[in-house]
Amino acid sequence: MQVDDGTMEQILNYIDGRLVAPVSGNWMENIEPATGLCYSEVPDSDLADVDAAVTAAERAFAAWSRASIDERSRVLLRIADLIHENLDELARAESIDSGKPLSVAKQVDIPRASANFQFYSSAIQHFCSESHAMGEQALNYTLRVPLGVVGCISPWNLPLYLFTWKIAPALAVGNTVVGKPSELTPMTAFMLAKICMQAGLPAGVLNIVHGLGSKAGQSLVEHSDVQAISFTGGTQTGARIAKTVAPSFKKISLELGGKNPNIIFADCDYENAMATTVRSSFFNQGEVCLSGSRIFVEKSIFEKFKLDLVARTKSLTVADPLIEQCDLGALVSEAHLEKVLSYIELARQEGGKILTGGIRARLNDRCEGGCFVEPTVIEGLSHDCRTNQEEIFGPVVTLMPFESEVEVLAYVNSTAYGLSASVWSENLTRCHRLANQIQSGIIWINCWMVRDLRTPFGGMKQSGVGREGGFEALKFFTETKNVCIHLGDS
Ligand code: TXE
Repeated sequence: MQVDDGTMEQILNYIDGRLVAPVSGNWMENIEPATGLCYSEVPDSDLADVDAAVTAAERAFAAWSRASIDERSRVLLRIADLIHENLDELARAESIDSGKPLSVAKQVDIPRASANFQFYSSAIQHFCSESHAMGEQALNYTLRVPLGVVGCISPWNLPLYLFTWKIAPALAVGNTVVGKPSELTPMTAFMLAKICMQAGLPAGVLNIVHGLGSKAGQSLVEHSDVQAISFTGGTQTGARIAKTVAPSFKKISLELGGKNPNIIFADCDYENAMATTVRSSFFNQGEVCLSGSRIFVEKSIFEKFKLDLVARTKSLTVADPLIEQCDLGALVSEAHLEKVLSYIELARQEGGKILTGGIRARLNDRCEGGCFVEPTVIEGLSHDCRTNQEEIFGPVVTLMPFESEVEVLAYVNSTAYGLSASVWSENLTRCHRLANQIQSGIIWINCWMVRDLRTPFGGMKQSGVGREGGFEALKFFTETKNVCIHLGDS
């Protein structure tokens, strides 16, 4: 869409320390999912913009990579503080842009974005490398040097939270960055650009290019001067990116989808398991890669658990994300809503019984055209049907009974994904045994989404390649060199 009157807010690219329009002059509509209406415009960037961003990042690399750890750490901390100071404004923008409840943006997304910068401003001061002494003969020491220009591509479900989760460690170790936020949720990345300018981040150290994945994203991935790609998004997109970068041997980190199980044994702390299951099912409308979408319940408590879960699900409020009473807001887009509804239809065809939900929620007034879905619980499906094998990424969960540990383990490990799992039992020996056998990168015992930023984060199988978090991310964003010093002949 060509801009003519300038009345609608325009999101701008952030290149070489300045906010700029796309070179082509082309813009796309940015839709508010709760209303279905366009409320701002986002650059439809292409190779020309990506090129300019990469050139600026290359220019900035020499000074930034040589800046002292203290200096880099101080700027990151200033960004963290400014995100915190602007929490209300950022949270409102995130809620409008993504459809998530304002309360979620306020309590989770924006505080975590600030925490990401704060954490890595500190982590870089504690990051160290090894030495390997060979007696009197030689001494080896390891160097970890920044890569150069790196690309960070993030999705729409936790927009600023996941964007900063990549950018902060990349910058901390001295790389310069070209970021590509999701075209569906660009607003808080635009606001972050302004915050970086205010914080005194040198020009070109962080560049943000907005636009489509297939155009701006693909140009970034293909760019020969980009040394690494850190990506979070769908498994299919991840596979495409892996294929694109393979011949160039770029470093690659992929955080992809999940089809995560909640495994609930009869001896669990029932109330805690129930309350957390409601949260792991419907938090952020189920648009979280860690959502527990397959709920396995031991047969002896299955009926009770089912009735209670359905009752609690029915009590959740689907509403305008900006009002306080909202438990579930809008899905991110009409296209995603269609995808989620098509999986509910598939579940019906596969013989599933919809216990509650299963339909589009129609709201009134300003949300009349919004993308809302009733939280949905389904039973009666086998563990190996498509509904139970493919990522839906919406407020839809299935319930399945099991009789033994061996049986449930087979169900749990039957998908192509392996991101996270939650085990609920007071028998800790069993919990440890299962934690060892479940094919997932993250196992929660009697909890869900409890996060310590120092821990390795990522998945097995088709849930990804590599780990983020803590020093893992700092290692990913550096190249390792061993230096061997000859000390003398023994
Ligand atoms: O995400 P995409 P989509 C899952 C979820 C969802 C499905 C598709 O199941 O329904 O993926 O979602 C950029 N080169 N998750 O299509 O395409 C894109 O612009 C470079 C799980 O909306 O993966 C955006 O910035 N970049 C997930 C980012 O990739 C490309 C979160 C993610 O978009 C590109 C989101 C390309 N060729 C969706 N194509 C999670 N694991 O948290 C797209 N992009």
